[in-house]
Amino acid sequence: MTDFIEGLPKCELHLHIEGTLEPELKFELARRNGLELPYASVEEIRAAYSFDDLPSFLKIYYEGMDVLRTEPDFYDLAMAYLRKAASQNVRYAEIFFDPQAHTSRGVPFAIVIRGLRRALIDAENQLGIKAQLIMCFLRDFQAEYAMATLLESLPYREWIVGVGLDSDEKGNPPAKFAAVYERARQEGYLLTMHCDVDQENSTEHIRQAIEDIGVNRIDHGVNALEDPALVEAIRAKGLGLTVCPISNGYVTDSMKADAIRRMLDLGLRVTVNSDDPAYFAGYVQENLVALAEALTLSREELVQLERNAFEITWLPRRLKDAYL
Ligand code: ES4
Ligand code: ZN
Repeated sequence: MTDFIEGLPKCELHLHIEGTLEPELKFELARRNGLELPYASVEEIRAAYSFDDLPSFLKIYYEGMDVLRTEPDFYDLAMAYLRKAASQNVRYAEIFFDPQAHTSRGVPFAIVIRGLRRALIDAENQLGIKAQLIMCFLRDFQAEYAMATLLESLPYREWIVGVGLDSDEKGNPPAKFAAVYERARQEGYLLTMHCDVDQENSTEHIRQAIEDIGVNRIDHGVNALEDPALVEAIRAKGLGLTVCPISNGYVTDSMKADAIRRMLDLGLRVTVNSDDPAYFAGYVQENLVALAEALTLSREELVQLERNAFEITWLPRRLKDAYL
């Protein structure tokens, strides 16, 4: 089955580029930027990746990205991910980036987006993997900062396909960002947001995302299964769900494999993705293998997962059809 999954043309739709920063590159960037890391070796960094919930993960995630300072740093980060993805037969990726995780520590928006954009162009030409960027707002910052970031992105509108929302969901519902999302829609951005697994108000947040915000996709969204009305809305609107099995196992007590099977059986457009592969030890290949083992997925079901993913991409119809 591992070989079958390797051979399958794949699509990645839930991937935080800052979550692809492997310890080796972290060391290289620290050296290049003259920064001292509080770790002596790659092994020490990996050993420090011990988290058992979302807040403990996010702390390490934000600390880790402090080595990203210059345009070539962001280029190298994205290029390393795209090289890895291409090696796993990922043909297309939609990549989240967190501009506020950088602007909040003094790295200009332009540095971030220019480095990432240049890597996407070079990867398409050199590796044959296509990708687009999705800008995420950090939901634990004020909505006004998200709005300012949205306005800051407008000179680069053509380089960004849509917006998302991530970071700590507790106490930060979708409704907090209603005005930001309304403006993003007016600017022509497509809309997604995280509705993380097993949150305090998961089903209410999913309802807000669908009904009040009018998202085009939901990141995670597993808890929709608890409410038949949400399942029906997701089906009726054809909304995609970008689920991340190995990540689920880190931030909750389970991969949520049974839930993924139910979503498949219900005919929902569920997809399998890697979230933060450098931290959760698994790119898209490993996520599919882990899920296939947990569920004894058939080849047809694996094909269906990838068909779902290509179907819900934010590519123009003509390009989408070329993958299907
Ligand atoms: C994230 Cl696992 C997770 N949850 C919420 N926000 C995130 N940003 C990057 N990884
Ligand atoms: Zn995520």
